[in-house]
Amino acid sequence: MSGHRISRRRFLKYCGGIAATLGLGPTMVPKIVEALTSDNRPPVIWLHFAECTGCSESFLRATDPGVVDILLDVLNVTYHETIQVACGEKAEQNRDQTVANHAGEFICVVEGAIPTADGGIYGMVGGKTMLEIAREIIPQAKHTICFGTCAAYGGLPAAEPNPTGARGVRDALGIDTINLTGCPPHPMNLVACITNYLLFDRMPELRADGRPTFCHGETIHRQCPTPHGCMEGYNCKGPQTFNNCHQQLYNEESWCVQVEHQCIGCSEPGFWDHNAPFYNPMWASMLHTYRKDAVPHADQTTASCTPCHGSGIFEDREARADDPRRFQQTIHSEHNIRLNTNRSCAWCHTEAPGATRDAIED
Ligand code: FSX
Ligand code: F3S
Repeated sequence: MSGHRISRRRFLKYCGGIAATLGLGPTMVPKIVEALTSDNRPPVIWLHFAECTGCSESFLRATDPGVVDILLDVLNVTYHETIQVACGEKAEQNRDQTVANHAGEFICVVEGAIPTADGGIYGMVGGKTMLEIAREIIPQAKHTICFGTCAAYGGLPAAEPNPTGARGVRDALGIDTINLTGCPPHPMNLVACITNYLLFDRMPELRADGRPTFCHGETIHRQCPTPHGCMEGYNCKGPQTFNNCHQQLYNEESWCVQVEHQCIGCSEPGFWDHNAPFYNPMWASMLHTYRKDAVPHADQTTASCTPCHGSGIFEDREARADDPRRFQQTIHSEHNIRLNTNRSCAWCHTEAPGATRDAIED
């Protein structure tokens, strides 16, 4: 590793992590070292479109090796708008020169969705629409890796009502892409993906939705260590979410479930529309009895569907009898009391002390 920023020891350890991520044995580590230090690595052009830059942030938070080491020494990134030193026209000239010199060879990493409405005018970089930039550069790449749920499926920018017509790269351009999802995705999955290409001259095996099976083949739930007890009763989306967060750990430290936050399914198509609201308003949350030892309030055990829905359409009595806390949480979440129905507690909890049936205006 002479001339490189990473010490040999750290680099070998890192290559061991890549091997493990790809499901390769330790005997492949020397080959990975060779691939990642070869002078023949293709350049990587990293494009930013409509996004929060959290995907780059997840790289910036990579601790060992750090971001500079990964981007320059491991991945051969030659253009990255957020962290490169060059700026303005000079940076764009460098990018275009790299594309021209390595057409059909370079790897394009895309962060963010592409606004397509009204000719793409809702997303501009350097006087060009993101749509124009995408159409010019991406078709010339050997492979395009969508890094993050936005680039893959539209993500946050494409959430309803999506006034900018934001779309994932595959939808916007009608091309095949390799999709590494998560909001944000894990940097190791990108490094592993490119390493697979350098080792075997092909990208890893993909699911029909373009996601590699090595990191998106199983649900989080399947091997979740549930360090603090399962949160399925608190709307955890782990059973429907295909990612390897529980194996990679962000910042090499932790991940959502480990800090007692239920999985929100950020790796899945349309998760903002399908899974939100992720949280309830504070006062509605207070109705939920999160403490394991809490005794459900009398009001909560006597709530019924009938005040709003009439009698007989839901048989909820058994559910309440089995687990009243879970029942009332589901009811409050499903109805998203304040945002959707704009009603006070007393609409259902007619006996709530001091409550009235007045709509909540603020
Ligand atoms: Fe999207 Fe990435 Fe989420 Fe943010 O670039 S996947 S909003 S973490 O930044 O695109
Ligand atoms: Fe699964 Fe979430 Fe429980 S991932 S094990 S439902 S905490």
